[in-house]
Amino acid sequence: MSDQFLDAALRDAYLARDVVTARAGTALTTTCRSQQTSDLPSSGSVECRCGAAAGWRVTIGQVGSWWRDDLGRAVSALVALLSAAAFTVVGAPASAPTPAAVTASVSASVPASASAGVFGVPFEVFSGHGPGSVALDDLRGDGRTDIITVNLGDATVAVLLADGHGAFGPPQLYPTGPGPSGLATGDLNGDNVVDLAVSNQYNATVTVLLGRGDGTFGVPVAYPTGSGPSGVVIGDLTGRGTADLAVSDQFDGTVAVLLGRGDGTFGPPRLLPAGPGPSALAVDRLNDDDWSDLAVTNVADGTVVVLAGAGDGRFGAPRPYLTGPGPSSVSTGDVTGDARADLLVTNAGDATVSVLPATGHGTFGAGWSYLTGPGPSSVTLGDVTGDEVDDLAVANAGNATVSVLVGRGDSSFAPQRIYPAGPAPASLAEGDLTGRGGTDLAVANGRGSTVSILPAGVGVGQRQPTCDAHPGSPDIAW
Ligand SMILES: [Ca+2]
Ligand SMILES: [Ca+2]
Ligand SMILES: [Ca+2]
Repeated sequence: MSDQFLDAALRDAYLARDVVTARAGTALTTTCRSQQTSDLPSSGSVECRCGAAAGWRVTIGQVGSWWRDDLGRAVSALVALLSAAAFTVVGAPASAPTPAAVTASVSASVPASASAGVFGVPFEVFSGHGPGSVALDDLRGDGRTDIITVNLGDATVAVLLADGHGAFGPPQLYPTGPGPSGLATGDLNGDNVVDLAVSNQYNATVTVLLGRGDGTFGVPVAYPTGSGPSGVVIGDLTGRGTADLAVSDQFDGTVAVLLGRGDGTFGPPRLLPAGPGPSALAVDRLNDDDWSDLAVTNVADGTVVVLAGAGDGRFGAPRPYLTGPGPSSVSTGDVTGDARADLLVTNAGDATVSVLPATGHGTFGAGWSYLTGPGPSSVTLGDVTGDEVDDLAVANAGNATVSVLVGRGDSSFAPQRIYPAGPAPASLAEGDLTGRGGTDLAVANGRGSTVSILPAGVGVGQRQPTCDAHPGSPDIAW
């Protein structure tokens, strides 16, 4: 094994003393190269030492897929986040099967994202061209979080199956209609297998793909919607326990409701007025009855409207609330801690995210907003820092970044921390993509062909690891 440190100071220290000192959050990367991909290990361990403490073995796992280097060799990156203050690397990954065929190198680096405190080393997986929306779900029922994207550039939906340790298979592509925009996952036919719904903006349809349970899908079936469908959600809109579809129709100012028959087929669209330029929608219980309601952003007048469900597939008149200019997406979640869903809206016109709190009477307050990057396109609410307080994550289409606003636990959020993603992030989703139990982010890079994955790292608010951390504690191995 050769030892190559990306950081010259770390390299010199290591060569001089076999010990390097690195900050908590340092990423240890072991890179394996081989002429044959079958030789590449996907996991292993290296021995490390923390100060004068006894050595321990750190488990490392493959991050991303393998790739080819300049010499045509297959390369696999194995990464662990070190929480120790100092370490010695002893030996190659234990799983390297044929040392003669595999060369491995070890590097240590302190990426900007790790030093900033929330995420580990980001990586990208290929998705197909122009992914405009990304969703995460367990498509095979194996407890692993798979990635699904819709790709505007080639009119496809891509399925990337997870190995459970942060690596994903190549995209399996299924055709959609032209201009696929929105994506929703859920069980549409009651067989407990995740299905997909995709809104197709250019031909006024929604495509339904029924899952087979093995990560593959049946023949796509299209149903008509209103004009210019921008987003789609799956929910039980009738209270019958079967899944229905709702689609925001950007060109004709409506929401299309398609009632499910329970077998994965859908009835004709019922078009409800929603306001000028519906750009996105969300489904949740937004008042205090038991029925699902809809929230729809209107890009043309800077509002989000709430359509209260009557529980039989019908909805009340749209009730508007002001957002910032150019609202581009809406999510729901309880920010205020009263167990009522609040509204989260990204405003592309002024680079903010708005929180509209539920008042408890089926209405929403004026709310407050926070700065994001330019062109925010998508927001999620979840705990990405590991302190059990929900945080906001926002994809910024205008500058290839993600903003994380760390929740303070009092309904407010700290100013944004900025992390790099790929070109024109159009959508993001949260889930455990690396199999470590943390909350990772997946970002669809709308003007690229990849999904950026920001793996949960040593986080703000987490217990800061020290040299006293004993081998095997959660913040040493991953
Ligand atoms: Ca199903
Ligand atoms: Ca609330
Ligand atoms: Ca948090």
